[in-house]
Amino acid sequence: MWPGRHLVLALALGLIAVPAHAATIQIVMENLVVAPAEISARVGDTIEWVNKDVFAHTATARNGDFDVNLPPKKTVTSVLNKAGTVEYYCRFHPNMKAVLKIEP
Ligand SMILES: [Cu+2]
Repeated sequence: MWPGRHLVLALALGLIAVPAHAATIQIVMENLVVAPAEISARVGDTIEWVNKDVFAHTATARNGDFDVNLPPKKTVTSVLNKAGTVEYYCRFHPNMKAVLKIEP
């Protein structure tokens, strides 16, 4: 029997686990503002942190779950690995703050 057939059948029946919910979510920092200020995501999703400013920012979780450094005019990606409602801010500009709701 043609071995590939089993794979096709298994895929068709949904027997092979594909991370169906994994998504890429973009969060933009521009003119000292984080947008969107609040967004929902899931564990396993990738956050694409886009810094459009000419100076560095950070995305620093108040609970210590993540601390992402964003050089000027750069995009950095990170994968969410823990659920929770996380408030985060920029260490250099503490008025820059937002909330990330991470569902399991
Ligand atoms: Cu900043």
